Amino acid sequence: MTFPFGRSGARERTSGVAGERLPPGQYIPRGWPALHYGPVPTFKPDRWDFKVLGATAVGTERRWTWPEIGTLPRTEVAADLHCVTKFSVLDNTWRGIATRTLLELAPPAADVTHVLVWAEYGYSANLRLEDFASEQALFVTHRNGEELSPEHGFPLRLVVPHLYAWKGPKWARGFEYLTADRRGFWEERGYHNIADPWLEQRYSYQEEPGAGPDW
Ligand SMILES: Nc1nc2c(c(=O)[nH]1)N[C@H]1C(S)=C(S)[C@@H](COP(=O)(O)O)O[C@H]1N2
Ligand SMILES: [Mo]
Repeated sequence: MTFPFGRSGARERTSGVAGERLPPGQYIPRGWPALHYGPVPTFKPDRWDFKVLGATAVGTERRWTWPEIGTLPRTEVAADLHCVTKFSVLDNTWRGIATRTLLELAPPAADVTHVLVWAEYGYSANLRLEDFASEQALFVTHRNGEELSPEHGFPLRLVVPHLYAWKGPKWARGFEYLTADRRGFWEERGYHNIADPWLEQRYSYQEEPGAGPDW
């Protein structure tokens, strides 16, 4: 069986079977599993906001209300989703706000190297600035034309297709510019600081020296 290749992210494939489309160790489940730590938060639009914190270029935080977020331009990206527990959901059309749009609207200071993305209940994930700024990275509102369900991250979840999916917080509430790397929720709990699925960067014990901050 062949698949339409070339839309799967950083590494394009020109031919082959599902096995070549999938990063090592991954399988295709039925449907779209929902996986997260803790409860699904209730969206309260009048209290919800999205903030850019930390080392912004102007030195102050930037905040959007839900109606204000609604005015930002939308982007679509076709990409796969790879979970470190080994399922991969292929051929998603994600729609949302490009991280690049937010980087332009609230730029980082010159010495920013990493971004810590924050979500409800204190969940977080750290990314190198260049990974966060990937052209395919979106704060997603819709998948395949449908609004996200609460368990998949409504109203807003980050998707960074070229990294394992824990790097994309569901129920995202903002991000913090860092001038030194700081581990997020799973990165503090033994998962790899970088998380490239094609290199199977699953666990922190695999980290090369310098791939993550000291403990
Ligand atoms: N807020 C939050 N976001 C999260 C998680 C979580 O526990 N909390 N889990 C991550 C993990 S490990 C995966 S695989 C994906 C799963 O997304 P899905 O449930 O939409 O498939 O969400 C990621 N985002
Ligand atoms: Mo995951």
